[in-house]
Amino acid sequence: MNQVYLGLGSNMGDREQYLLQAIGLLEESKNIKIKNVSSIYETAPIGYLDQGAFLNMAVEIETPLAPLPLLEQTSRIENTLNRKREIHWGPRTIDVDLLLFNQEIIHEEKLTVPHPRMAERAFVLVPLMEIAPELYLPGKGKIKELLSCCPGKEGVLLKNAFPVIK
Ligand code: PH2
Ligand code: MG
Ligand code: MG
Repeated sequence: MNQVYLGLGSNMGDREQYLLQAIGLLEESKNIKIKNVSSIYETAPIGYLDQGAFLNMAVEIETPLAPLPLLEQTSRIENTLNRKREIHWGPRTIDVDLLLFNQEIIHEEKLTVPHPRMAERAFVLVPLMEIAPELYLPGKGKIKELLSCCPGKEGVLLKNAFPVIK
């Protein structure tokens, strides 16, 4: 079994509903077992600034799938939830990012793991801190250490503790 951390984000339409639907579709995937979910956080947009605030959360899963088949499955979930790819880093109904796959370092054309910018992004680290503070990011350090020197934490606010699974 592979231990995988996913980052979920939404900043279009009913953002919370998109996150909950993505969790539902992950749960329905026969090769994916959800182990833990963080709370939902409201976060200021990073990268492309002229867009609405995001809701972000982190999810731990267990899966026998290899990285690329898992990426195909998460892309299918994005497509099911009407994800369109228009502006790079722009608004989206749902984004399901593969953050960490065991402790593996992966450089494929379609997939880089650990997620390239996650060590500097408070909207990724704050939710991860909640479910995996001791988790080690290969080549970078523990989540709790990375978070202590990460900029932009003031842009990440707890929205609600996740009511469904926890
Ligand atoms: N995702 C991006 C670009 N910027 N900003 C926030 N706050 N949350 C995101 O999930 C996010 C972003 C590209 O995937
Ligand atoms: Mg992303
Ligand atoms: Mg993505």
